[in-house]
This record gives sequence, C-alpha cells and structure tokens, in this order.
Amino acid sequence: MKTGNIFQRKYLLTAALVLTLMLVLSLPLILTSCGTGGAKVIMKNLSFDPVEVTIKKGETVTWTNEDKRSRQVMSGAPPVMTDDFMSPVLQSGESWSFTFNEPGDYPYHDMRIPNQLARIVVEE
Ligand SMILES: [Cu+2]
Repeated sequence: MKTGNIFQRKYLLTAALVLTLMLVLSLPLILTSCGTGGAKVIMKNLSFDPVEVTIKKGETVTWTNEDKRSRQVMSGAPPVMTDDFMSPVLQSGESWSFTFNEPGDYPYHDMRIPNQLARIVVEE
C-alpha cells in the first residue's frame, strides 16, 4: 500500500514535469504561428477594404463583415469562379480566415453582391 503511494506520487510528479516541459517547448511555436504577418480585410459599404492585399506564402487573411447584410467571399472573378477558397455566409459581425500556402494572384468576389472584385497577392 505504501509503496503504491510512492509510485503514484513519483508518477504524478513525472507527468507534471513532462507536461510543463511540453508546454514550455511548444510556446515559441504557438507564439510564432499566430504572430506572423497576415492581413485583415473589412467588408463594409458593400465593398472590400483594402481592395488589394499582399501577403507572404503561409500567411492568413481574415475577412470581417461590418455590413448590416450578409456577405460571402469566393475566389475568382465572375464569370470565372475558382475553387481556391470560399467562406460560409458571413452574417453582420462575423469573421472568416483563410491561409494561403501557394504563391499567386487570387482575385475574389462577393457571392451576394455583383461587381465587387478584390484581390489577394501571395508572394513567395
Ligand atoms: Cu461566386
């Protein structure tokens, strides 16, 4: 009974140590993964602001709908749609993010508003 307790305490101590170590080691990874560049696009007055955004490969763009009506982002410039990315329908106040892992030129539009074109440029 007593040896069992000692074993348990040692085990718990080791587990706590391992968990702490894992947390400390992964901290820089967590910090860098959410701290690097990227861009924000505000959807307001039925348009995109800014209309053109340049980021680096691997960075994330976050769209936020500040219009009263719902909005929906989709890659491509009508009538040519592409399947690179498409947000869900974003209600007023909602945000959506997409990470661009391939360099390139990404025109996009709003599915619900005609003639609202914008562009993401992803550099190497
Ligand atoms: Cu569309």
